Amino acid sequence: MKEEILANISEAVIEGSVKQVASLVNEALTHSVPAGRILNEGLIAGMNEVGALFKDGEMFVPEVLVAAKAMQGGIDLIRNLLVKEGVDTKGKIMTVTVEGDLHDIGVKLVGMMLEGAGFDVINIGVDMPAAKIIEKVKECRPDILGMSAMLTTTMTRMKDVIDALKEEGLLDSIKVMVGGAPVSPMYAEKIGAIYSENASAAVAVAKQLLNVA
Ligand code: B12
Repeated sequence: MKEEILANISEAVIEGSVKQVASLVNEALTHSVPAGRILNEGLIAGMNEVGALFKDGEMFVPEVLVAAKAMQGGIDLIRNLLVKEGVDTKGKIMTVTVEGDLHDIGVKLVGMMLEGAGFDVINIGVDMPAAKIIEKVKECRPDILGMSAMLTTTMTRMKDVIDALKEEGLLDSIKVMVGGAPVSPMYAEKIGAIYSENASAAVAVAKQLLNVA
């Protein structure tokens, strides 16, 4: 019975049905399924499948966004219980779009997939100057900083942030991931960051960086 509800939650996430996910999560709670199982065996399992379908080109950005929204609705219903149960997150990731750049669809998609994979994700917004990013890093102490740039003109801001992290002595305690249309693996390497081409690659890279399954 419980397994069936969890499998149905996964299926509803893949289908992107906000209503169905919410009603199934509530059904699971009435059957005393622990929030951690709802998260891992229902919501995250569904989102992992979405990631695989996206990677294989069998699902596209709009469908992934809808699935992520359904998953987030489910997470919202169990968030307090998760905190109470003390379910560990895989790590804290801060995402941001660098100064001068207003594009955030891609970076938010990355954040949703990371959250779906069990990471704690904080997005601090767009058009964010290096000084502000440093301030937020000091405040939230993420394990990974994920920076996005969609313009060739703003891509260079990523280096400014890494230089500032270095200056502040923060670079030893944080990994830096970068992405966005103009960013290349070569550019990432040059500035001392790790590149991911898309959201599913970002999940794999983050897991590798933090050594979690
Ligand atoms: C939507 C869009 C906009 C929207 C943004 C809305 C929003 N809230 O994001 C609006 C209308 C505001 C906009 C404005 C502009 N835009 Co625009 N925009 C686009 C467009 C059409 C789609 C971008 C998008 O969302 N793609 C879908 C997402 C899912 O893909 P993605 O962003 O690439 O993200 C994926 C990966 O790159 C990666 N990724 C992204 N970020 C990160 C971060 C990390 C940490 C990791 C690991 C991975 C990762 O994973 C994501 C998911 O798979 C692109 C064209 C295109 N096809 O890319 C142009 C484009 C990016 N824009 C462009 C331009 C020129 C502009 C403007 C200057 C236009 C103008 N003259 O005003 C302004 C600039 C505004 C500003 N200061 O930022 C150019 C950039 C050219 C360049 N090389 O510099 C593009 C390429 C269009 C073009 N062909 O000319 N834009």
